[in-house]
Amino acid sequence: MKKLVKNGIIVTAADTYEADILIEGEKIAEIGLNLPANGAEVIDAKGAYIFPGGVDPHTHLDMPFNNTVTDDDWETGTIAAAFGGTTTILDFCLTTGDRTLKEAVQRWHGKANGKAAIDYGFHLMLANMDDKVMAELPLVLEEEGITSLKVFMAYAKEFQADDRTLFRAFKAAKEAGALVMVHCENGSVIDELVTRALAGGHTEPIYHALTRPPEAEGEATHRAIELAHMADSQLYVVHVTCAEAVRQIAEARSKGYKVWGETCPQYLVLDQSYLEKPNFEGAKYVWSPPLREKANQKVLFNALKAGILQTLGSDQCSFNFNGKKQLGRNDFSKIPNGGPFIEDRFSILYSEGVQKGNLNLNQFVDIVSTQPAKLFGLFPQKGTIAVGADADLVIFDPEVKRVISAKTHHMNVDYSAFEGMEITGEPISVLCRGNFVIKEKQFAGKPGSGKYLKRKKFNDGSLQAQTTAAV
Ligand code: DUC
Ligand code: ZN
Ligand code: ZN
Repeated sequence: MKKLVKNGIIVTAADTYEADILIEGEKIAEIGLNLPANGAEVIDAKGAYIFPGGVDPHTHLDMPFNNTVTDDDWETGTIAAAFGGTTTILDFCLTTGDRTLKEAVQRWHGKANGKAAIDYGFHLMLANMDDKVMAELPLVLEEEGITSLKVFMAYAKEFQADDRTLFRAFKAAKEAGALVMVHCENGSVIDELVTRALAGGHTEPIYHALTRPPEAEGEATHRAIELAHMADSQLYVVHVTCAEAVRQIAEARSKGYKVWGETCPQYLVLDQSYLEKPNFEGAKYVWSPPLREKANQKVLFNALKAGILQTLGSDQCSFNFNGKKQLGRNDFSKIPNGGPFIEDRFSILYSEGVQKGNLNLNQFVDIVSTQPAKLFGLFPQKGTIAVGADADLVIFDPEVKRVISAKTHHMNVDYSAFEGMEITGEPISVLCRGNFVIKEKQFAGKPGSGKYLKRKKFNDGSLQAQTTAAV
């Protein structure tokens, strides 16, 4: 079956130009001016941009966490992602509680199978790097095509890795051709601050932010950077929120260290004051790292623009306000950490980035699609519009104005972190491997049609390894 996308403006990380796109089966077969239909289904994209499908490098679907489980599973989460212009996600496979890594991966396949409406891969989330894990790791990476690991420096009681564990992860990743993703916050200091706050009778949501200061993120980011460098390895800092961390990444990159960084839409447009909302509503904005003082938003945009940070992940980790967030009604440390962002990641970056003059169109595509595809071994199959690439396309109306609301979103959660926010631009139709997932703003896909992606080993050949810009 052929499809011909006509009259749109193609935007990649490198170019912006008018051309038609011929899709044959799952792939882009031809790009050119005035391509003949020859029986293909014609999709008129007049007035629209054609972007490569978004690649979200950071999601937590159907994940047990903080004594509960996230509310979006692989069906609701991937459908919401597609409505938002994302056609590939990389989700974190929890490995604690399973005897072997292989078992953990199989469990994650079980969650996604038959449900995913877009393509997906896994990162391995590791809490320890004992000899058993070290021995099994290369095999799992090879067999499953999982070429990234995540290690936590936070969550003292559950996941926190000590320096030896981190160093071993960097070494193992280097040998196996994988990228180490690190959640950089000093978990021990945070644990002490939380204990002190609760002992002082401070139980409200705002104390979540006050006990996780930006210095704890800056310090951990610095330590992760130096440990990665000592191991002659590569580091991807997840969810960077503040100047303290950006500064460390900028300095490391200016020295040629192999360090990359991600931020998330919530840190670009929300700030710490949201945690002070009355009637416990502040709990809706509890995730880690926490929201920061507003001045950091500009720092993050500047870092994206300068290439100090390369990607935007959603850190989708949704918990209903009623029933889930309420678990921390009398103790902020019991509020499940996370929020619903998978659907709005793409459009918020377009609206706040391109429309407001913080980024150009090509930078937008680079951040939301191309760089994650390159860093995580999916480029050029994913992350661009090119002959031979998967036909993952977003037909995007760049002018329409709309208001984000839980009333109209597709995530399985009873609130929106961006409720009432006015944005410009919306995906109209979204194709994944040549098939409509969203057609004229309606779901047209099928749960289970998403394909598991075995990824290539980490290769920094196509990545910008160094930036010099100061922040
Ligand atoms: N932070 C969150 O808020 N949720 C999931 C994991 C994380 O690091
Ligand atoms: Zn994290
Ligand atoms: Zn996360």
